[in-house]
Amino acid sequence: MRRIITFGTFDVFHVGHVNILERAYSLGDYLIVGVSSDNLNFNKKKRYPVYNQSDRVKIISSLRFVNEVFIEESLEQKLDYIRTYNADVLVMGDDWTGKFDWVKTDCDVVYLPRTPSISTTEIIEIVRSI
Ligand code: C2G
Repeated sequence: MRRIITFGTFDVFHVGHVNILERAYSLGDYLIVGVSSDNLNFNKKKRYPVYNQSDRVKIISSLRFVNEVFIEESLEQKLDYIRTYNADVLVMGDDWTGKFDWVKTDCDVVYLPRTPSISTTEIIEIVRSI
Protein backbone atom coordinates (compact mmCIF):
# COMPACT_ATOMS: atom_id res chain seq x y z
CA MET A 1 0.00 0.00 0.00
CA ARG A 2 1.42 3.35 -1.13
CA ARG A 3 0.65 6.24 1.22
CA ILE A 4 0.59 9.74 -0.26
CA ILE A 5 0.83 12.97 1.73
CA THR A 6 0.17 16.51 0.55
CA PHE A 7 -0.21 19.94 2.16
CA GLY A 8 -2.07 23.15 1.49
CA THR A 9 -4.31 25.91 2.77
CA PHE A 10 -7.22 25.07 0.43
CA ASP A 11 -8.87 28.42 1.18
CA VAL A 12 -11.98 29.30 -0.89
CA PHE A 13 -11.96 25.74 -2.21
CA HIS A 14 -11.86 25.54 -6.02
CA VAL A 15 -11.34 23.10 -8.93
CA GLY A 16 -7.52 23.50 -8.86
CA HIS A 17 -7.63 22.03 -5.35
CA VAL A 18 -9.86 19.16 -6.49
CA ASN A 19 -7.51 18.40 -9.40
CA ILE A 20 -4.35 18.19 -7.31
CA LEU A 21 -5.96 16.07 -4.60
CA GLU A 22 -7.51 13.73 -7.18
CA ARG A 23 -4.18 13.34 -9.01
CA ALA A 24 -2.28 12.91 -5.72
CA TYR A 25 -4.62 10.08 -4.72
CA SER A 26 -4.20 8.41 -8.11
CA LEU A 27 -0.45 8.02 -7.40
CA GLY A 28 -1.17 5.61 -4.53
CA ASP A 29 -3.82 3.95 -2.38
CA TYR A 30 -4.28 6.27 0.59
CA LEU A 31 -4.21 10.08 0.69
CA ILE A 32 -3.32 12.08 3.79
CA VAL A 33 -3.77 15.87 3.65
CA GLY A 34 -2.14 18.44 5.95
CA VAL A 35 -4.33 21.55 6.02
CA SER A 36 -2.32 24.59 7.10
CA SER A 37 -3.53 26.23 10.31
CA ASP A 38 -4.98 29.74 10.50
CA ASN A 39 -1.94 30.86 12.52
CA LEU A 40 0.55 29.42 10.01
CA ASN A 41 -1.20 31.46 7.29
CA PHE A 42 -1.28 34.61 9.39
CA ASN A 43 2.43 34.34 10.15
CA LYS A 44 3.26 33.75 6.47
CA LYS A 45 0.84 36.13 4.70
CA LYS A 46 -0.21 38.57 7.46
CA ARG A 47 -3.85 37.74 6.87
CA TYR A 48 -6.13 34.96 7.97
CA PRO A 49 -7.72 32.68 5.36
CA VAL A 50 -11.30 33.52 4.33
CA TYR A 51 -12.45 30.10 5.60
CA ASN A 52 -11.26 29.11 9.09
CA GLN A 53 -9.26 25.91 9.61
CA SER A 54 -12.13 23.83 10.96
CA ASP A 55 -14.25 24.64 7.89
CA ARG A 56 -11.30 23.96 5.58
CA VAL A 57 -10.67 20.62 7.31
CA LYS A 58 -14.38 19.75 7.01
CA ILE A 59 -14.39 20.48 3.26
CA ILE A 60 -11.22 18.44 2.59
CA SER A 61 -12.43 15.55 4.78
CA SER A 62 -15.63 15.30 2.76
CA LEU A 63 -13.82 14.37 -0.50
CA ARG A 64 -14.05 10.73 -1.53
CA PHE A 65 -10.38 10.54 -2.56
CA VAL A 66 -9.11 11.93 0.78
CA ASN A 67 -8.58 9.33 3.51
CA GLU A 68 -7.13 11.31 6.42
CA VAL A 69 -6.76 15.00 7.31
CA PHE A 70 -4.73 16.82 9.95
CA ILE A 71 -3.78 20.42 10.74
CA GLU A 72 -0.32 21.50 9.54
CA GLU A 73 1.05 23.79 12.26
CA SER A 74 4.44 24.60 10.73
CA LEU A 75 6.06 24.43 7.28
CA GLU A 76 9.33 23.25 8.83
CA GLN A 77 7.75 20.11 10.33
CA LYS A 78 7.28 18.40 6.93
CA LEU A 79 9.60 15.54 7.81
CA ASP A 80 7.94 14.93 11.20
CA TYR A 81 4.54 14.72 9.49
CA ILE A 82 5.91 12.41 6.78
CA ARG A 83 7.27 10.08 9.49
CA THR A 84 4.20 10.29 11.75
CA TYR A 85 1.87 9.39 8.88
CA ASN A 86 4.28 6.88 7.33
CA ALA A 87 4.05 8.55 3.93
CA ASP A 88 5.83 7.01 0.92
CA VAL A 89 5.33 9.99 -1.39
CA LEU A 90 5.07 13.76 -0.82
CA VAL A 91 3.01 15.48 -3.53
CA MET A 92 3.08 19.26 -3.99
CA GLY A 93 2.01 21.66 -6.75
CA ASP A 94 4.79 22.78 -9.07
CA ASP A 95 4.80 26.26 -7.52
CA TRP A 96 6.83 24.44 -4.82
CA THR A 97 9.29 22.72 -7.24
CA GLY A 98 12.59 21.99 -5.49
CA LYS A 99 11.46 23.44 -2.15
CA PHE A 100 10.91 20.10 -0.46
CA ASP A 101 13.67 18.04 -2.05
CA TRP A 102 15.30 17.85 1.41
CA VAL A 103 12.72 15.22 2.52
CA LYS A 104 13.88 12.81 -0.22
CA THR A 105 15.87 11.05 2.53
CA ASP A 106 12.57 9.61 3.76
CA CYS A 107 10.14 9.51 0.81
CA ASP A 108 9.65 10.20 -2.89
CA VAL A 109 8.77 13.78 -3.81
CA VAL A 110 6.50 14.56 -6.78
CA TYR A 111 5.60 18.06 -7.98
CA LEU A 112 2.42 18.11 -10.08
CA PRO A 113 1.54 20.89 -12.54
CA ARG A 114 -0.92 23.45 -11.18
CA THR A 115 -4.30 23.94 -12.84
CA PRO A 116 -3.89 27.08 -14.99
CA SER A 117 -5.90 30.29 -14.57
CA ILE A 118 -7.41 29.69 -11.15
CA SER A 119 -6.32 30.67 -7.67
CA THR A 120 -7.82 31.74 -4.36
CA THR A 121 -6.24 35.19 -4.73
CA GLU A 122 -7.78 35.61 -8.18
CA ILE A 123 -11.23 34.52 -6.95
CA ILE A 124 -11.05 37.01 -4.06
CA GLU A 125 -10.12 39.79 -6.53
CA ILE A 126 -12.95 38.89 -8.91
CA VAL A 127 -15.54 38.79 -6.11
CA ARG A 128 -14.23 42.13 -4.73
CA SER A 129 -14.63 43.79 -8.12
CA ILE A 130 -18.24 42.67 -8.66
N1 C2G B 1 -3.04 24.26 -6.67
C1 C2G B 1 -3.09 23.80 -7.99
N2 C2G B 1 -3.66 24.58 -8.97
C2 C2G B 1 -4.15 25.80 -8.67
C3 C2G B 1 -4.10 26.28 -7.34
C4 C2G B 1 -3.53 25.48 -6.35
O1 C2G B 1 -2.63 22.68 -8.30
N3 C2G B 1 -4.66 26.54 -9.67
C5 C2G B 1 -2.41 23.40 -5.66
C6 C2G B 1 -1.15 24.03 -5.04
O2 C2G B 1 -0.02 23.83 -5.89
C7 C2G B 1 -1.03 23.27 -3.74
C8 C2G B 1 -2.52 22.97 -3.39
O3 C2G B 1 -3.28 23.21 -4.57
O4 C2G B 1 -0.32 22.05 -3.91
C9 C2G B 1 -3.01 23.87 -2.27
O5 C2G B 1 -2.77 25.20 -2.65
P1 C2G B 1 -2.77 26.36 -1.57
O6 C2G B 1 -4.02 26.33 -0.80
O7 C2G B 1 -2.39 27.63 -2.24
O8 C2G B 1 -1.66 25.88 -0.55
P2 C2G B 1 -0.22 26.45 -0.36
O9 C2G B 1 -0.35 27.82 0.22
O10 C2G B 1 0.57 26.24 -1.60
O11 C2G B 1 0.36 25.46 0.79
O12 C2G B 1 3.03 23.21 3.21
C10 C2G B 1 2.45 24.00 2.22
C11 C2G B 1 1.49 24.96 2.85
O13 C2G B 1 0.47 24.24 3.50
C12 C2G B 1 0.91 25.99 1.93
